[in-house]
Amino acid sequence: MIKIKSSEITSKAEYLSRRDFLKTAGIVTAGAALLAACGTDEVPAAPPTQSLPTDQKTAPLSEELTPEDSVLNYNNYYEFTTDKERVAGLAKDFKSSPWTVEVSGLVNNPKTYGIEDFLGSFTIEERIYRMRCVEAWSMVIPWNGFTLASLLNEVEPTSDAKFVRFETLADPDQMPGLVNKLYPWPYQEGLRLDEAMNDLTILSTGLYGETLANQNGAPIRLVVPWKYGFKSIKSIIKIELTAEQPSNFWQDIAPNEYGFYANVNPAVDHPRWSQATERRIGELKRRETLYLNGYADEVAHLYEGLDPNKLY
Ligand SMILES: Nc1nc2c(c(=O)[nH]1)N[C@H]1C(S)=C(S)[C@@H](COP(=O)(O)O)O[C@H]1N2
Ligand SMILES: [Mo]
Repeated sequence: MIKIKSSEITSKAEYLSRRDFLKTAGIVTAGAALLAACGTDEVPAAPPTQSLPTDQKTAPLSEELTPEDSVLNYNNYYEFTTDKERVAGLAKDFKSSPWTVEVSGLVNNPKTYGIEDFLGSFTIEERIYRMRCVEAWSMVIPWNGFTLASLLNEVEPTSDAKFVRFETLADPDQMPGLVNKLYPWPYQEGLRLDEAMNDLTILSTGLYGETLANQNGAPIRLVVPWKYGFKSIKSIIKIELTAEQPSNFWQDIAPNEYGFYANVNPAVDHPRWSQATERRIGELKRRETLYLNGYADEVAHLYEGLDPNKLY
């Protein structure tokens, strides 16, 4: 059982009315898509919820949220299946509790956290971010989570630490996709330490005000909004500080197609398709893809030495 202070608990109904308040106040433009997805008159029974998003630091997007139903039923999670519409069903019985995350490597205070430790120690915020998959579709998702920096500050990376490596659970009894031995399991990802410390980078424990669903990477996943979606690794069991650049799942599979940095970049096409535009789930017209997924003001300074016209 996850222990949450009752003052931090919100029901979905309260969450939605808070959203309505924010909307009237002009803070969030949720629009018709959200209303259609959630129903306006009918208030759903309160599901188990987690900490109230207490704070919203990032600039609100003037873009509609992707309906919750799409966020829950159109997924990439190859440990279950490569079929996006079947992930939710196959992940239904995944056991995401109890769960621990080992934070180790080049740190002064290595620690193995339970999810309840995270919820108790770090401020859960709401962050509404664009998510751009390397396959050229995108969503806008209201995440709940805390900054990776707040965790890293607690474990204290040593001066030798330059990168952060993340690893997903690989349990063949629960994850039918692992039978495909062509893939380099476990799924792993990496960030440079300064990327990991950037305020946009969060560990997410929920979305739409509810505990993260299995198909979205329960109980805890990374969200790095200026990078292609594959960097946002799901169901993390290990976070390790390293001196060397770690490898990552998609770069291991096809280094000519996927880099380590994997920053969203409309100027660099995938060898097999254009990255200039994207299909926003729920919209008819394609959108222009934005450099760094629209987060250049926050993170472009991290890449001054790198050639923006090359895959990296
Ligand atoms: N462990 C793991 N993490 C993963 C993936 C995966 O297959 N396995 N897919 C990635 C890709 S390609 C994308 S686009 C996002 C999708 O997240 P969502 O299903 O929550 O929208 O998760 C990323 N994280
Ligand atoms: Mo993706």
